[in-house]
Amino acid sequence: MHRSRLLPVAASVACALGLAFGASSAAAQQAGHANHTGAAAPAASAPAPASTVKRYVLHTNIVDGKMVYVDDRGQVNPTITVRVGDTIEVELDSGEGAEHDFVIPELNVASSKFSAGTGKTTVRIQPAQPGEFAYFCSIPGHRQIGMSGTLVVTGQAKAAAAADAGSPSTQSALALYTPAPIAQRGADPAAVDIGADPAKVPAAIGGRAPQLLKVRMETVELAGKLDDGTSFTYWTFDRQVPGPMLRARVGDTVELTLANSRDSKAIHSIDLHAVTGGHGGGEHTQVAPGQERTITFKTLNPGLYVYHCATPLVSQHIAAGMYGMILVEPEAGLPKVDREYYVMQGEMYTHRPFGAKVHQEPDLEKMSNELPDYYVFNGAVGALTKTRKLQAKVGETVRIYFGVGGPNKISSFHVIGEIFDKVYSEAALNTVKTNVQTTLVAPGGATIAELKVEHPGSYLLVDHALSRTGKGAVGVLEVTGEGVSGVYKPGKP
Ligand SMILES: [Cu+2]
Repeated sequence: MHRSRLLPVAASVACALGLAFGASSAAAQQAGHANHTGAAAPAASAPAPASTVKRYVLHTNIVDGKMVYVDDRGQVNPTITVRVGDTIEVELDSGEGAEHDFVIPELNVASSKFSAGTGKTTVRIQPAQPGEFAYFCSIPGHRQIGMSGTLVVTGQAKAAAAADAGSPSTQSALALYTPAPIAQRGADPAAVDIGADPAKVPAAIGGRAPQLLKVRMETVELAGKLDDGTSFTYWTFDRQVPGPMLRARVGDTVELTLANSRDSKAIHSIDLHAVTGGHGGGEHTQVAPGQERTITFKTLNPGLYVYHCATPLVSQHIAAGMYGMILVEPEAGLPKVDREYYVMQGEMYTHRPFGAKVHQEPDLEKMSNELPDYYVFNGAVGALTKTRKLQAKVGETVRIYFGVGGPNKISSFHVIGEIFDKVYSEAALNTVKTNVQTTLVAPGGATIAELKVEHPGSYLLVDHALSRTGKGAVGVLEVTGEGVSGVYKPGKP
């Protein structure tokens, strides 16, 4: 993350240094001058060596499910050829609207970031040595999903330039790969509450016949409250974490439309683990800002399934809040209970430690090393301990649909002071375990846990890897009413 954040900062440095790569500063200035007057041929007044300015136009787009650069002739990730001493200018614009850049680290070339919001940008390259160099987009995940091509430089290395290049290029490379300090800003005063209401569970379906369900979800990037005095730019389904709980029955056909907000900087998508084919939908729902896509699928297998964004870097999109669940009821439905709740755990990787009163930025290096700063239930610290506690009355049976978005950490789900009477382990509906204290839930997995409450009090939902409660992973089940006689007595102090 540090690297990718650094690139735009380094861009101006790299561009400035790019001039130093020319055969001589005079020739470079001539070439630059020729460029400004629009001449593509060698500048008439320039003595040998003749140099030219070549222009390329690259648009970004999604082709066959991959993010790519496309030139004016429709060539995908074109090979760009240039001679030593020539100058190329690459004009870049975001065809699908998402944010990208264009870098050639070996040549210390980095464009500024560009998107539908910023409009076009231009990057200038004046290579001094022959060779083949990779160009790519440095936004995490974009190179891996296709945004990469080759720059071929022909001709002879300029001895003087090579000698000249030694020192400044080393410095420039160091500048490019040394993490820049991240501008720190206070919590966003406009940050909103993104924690999903755990009580917002769709009504039970029961024994009806299969039918067509139409679902629409919007991916939205917004400043949300991560903790008191701390905000974070969440990436969400429908402005909440987790995204809305969906409910179908086995055999239903679901027509799901995913719209990506016009204000988004990233492409988003959805992979539902309940879907058979098309990468769970991820293959055909890569949606650019302002666009939408619809997929249709049949719910073949009953169970409780995680869904999540499947746009690279997938773990980054998940860590930013892009996960939720869909329940597929069996033919006869699920046994009736008194209360149903929807809770998901995820972990977050931020540039400042837990509790910092700032606007937290994602830290992809910590994410890569699996060293989270926060563990959250329903998206934020305190989401299930303050305004949105789970509620029940003595004698009621509570069912918790519990899933882990992750992206990386297993949850050891436990309720302090209670025992799960029933657990549908791994959310497999035909295998009920009884009398379970703690149940493991994998990232991208779920469980259904039921407990009948016999005694009033505040029961804590935790991940029993208990260091995580101090980093946000705690919720409250508030039980009211008269305790069942003989179940528990506090004794005299
Ligand atoms: Cu996404």
